[in-house]
Amino acid sequence: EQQGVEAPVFSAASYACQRSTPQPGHNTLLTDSLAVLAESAELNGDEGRAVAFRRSEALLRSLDRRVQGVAELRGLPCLGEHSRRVIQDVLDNGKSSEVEETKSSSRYKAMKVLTGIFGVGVKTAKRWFTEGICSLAQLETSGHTLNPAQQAGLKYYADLNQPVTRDEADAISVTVEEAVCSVLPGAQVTLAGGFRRGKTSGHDVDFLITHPDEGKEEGLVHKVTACLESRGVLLYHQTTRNTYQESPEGAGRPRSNMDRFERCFSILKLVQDPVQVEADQTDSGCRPWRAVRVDLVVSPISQFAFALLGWTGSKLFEREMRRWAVHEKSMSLSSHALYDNNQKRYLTASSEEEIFAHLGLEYVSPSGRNA
Ligand code: DCP
Ligand code: MG
Repeated sequence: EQQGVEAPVFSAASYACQRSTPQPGHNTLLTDSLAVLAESAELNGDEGRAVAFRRSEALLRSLDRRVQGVAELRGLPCLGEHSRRVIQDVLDNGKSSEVEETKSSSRYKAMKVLTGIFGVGVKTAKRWFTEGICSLAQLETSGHTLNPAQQAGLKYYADLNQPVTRDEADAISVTVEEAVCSVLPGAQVTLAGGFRRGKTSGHDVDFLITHPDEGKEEGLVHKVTACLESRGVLLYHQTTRNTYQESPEGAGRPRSNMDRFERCFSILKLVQDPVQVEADQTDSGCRPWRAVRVDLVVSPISQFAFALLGWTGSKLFEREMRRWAVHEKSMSLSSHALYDNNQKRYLTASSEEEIFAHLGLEYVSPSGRNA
């Protein structure tokens, strides 16, 4: 370790999955700025640029103290010329002119509002923006036909754009666990996503469901949604069935695709604590409940470790793990399995620790995966 007299230099591994990245980190002014540029690139559909900014952001978040000057960042991976320019600007002026311009641009603002509607992706929002639609009011009078997801998204817009707190996630967990265990005793419900990484708020609540007897979990999503519906807490849902089939040995690697589990995108009704409601009588009016986005994912127990790793995130951490697997180990990692391209076989695992070990990576606990 360097212990120079002047300007101690940071060091960091190049893949995010080789580092522990806490939330929020010691450089929030810098990481928030880079996140705006990453988001703006995502909203432009510029994936390459977005990932580059996300990598810079994650690298800075992983540093164990505050950056005082760019000289300390000498030799660090993941920081391209553009990111370094933004960092320099923030360190010198307290903010980046590019970030400020981005945030105040009408395109960025409109795209944020429109993609903030559940069910509206970048492509749709872009099309609407090109037609001059910049606000919810303009969308409502535009005459566009919205699909059921988008209709629900519009209806619960204010609620769904208010971050879910940890307490609210815990309350939703109780509802989901009760429903799952009433339709399939012995089933296990695990809170995944950002909350498993220790985040204190999130845009939704993600649950992974399995059962110790392989096969018992089949068709579970429909039973759970029926139960939630009978209890009057299901405001919207869309389920997809499991389409994962392990390819025969040697037939190639599993596609890294998140959407092949039995899954339900839903909006649940969270009945709130009366005290809480009185405390914040904000724009959701005075009704004693709020809408919350909830994702339910069902995994067979044999794939559970992979599903848990995949659904814990962060998105960049997952992406980096898959990149590490391919480029450094000639393996293919998905939320279903790990395939070794040299040995031409699947490597099994019953815990996340085993998956890291197969990949030759030091274990990173969920709270360190906030890349
Ligand atoms: N995930 C993924 N790729 C997708 C969708 C999800 O890798 N296309 C994984 C990684 C995410 C996790 O699932 O961390 C949950 O997805 P979310 O979008 O809910 O992300 P987070 O829970 O991390 O963040 P938030 O706090 O915004 O909900
Ligand atoms: Mg989430």
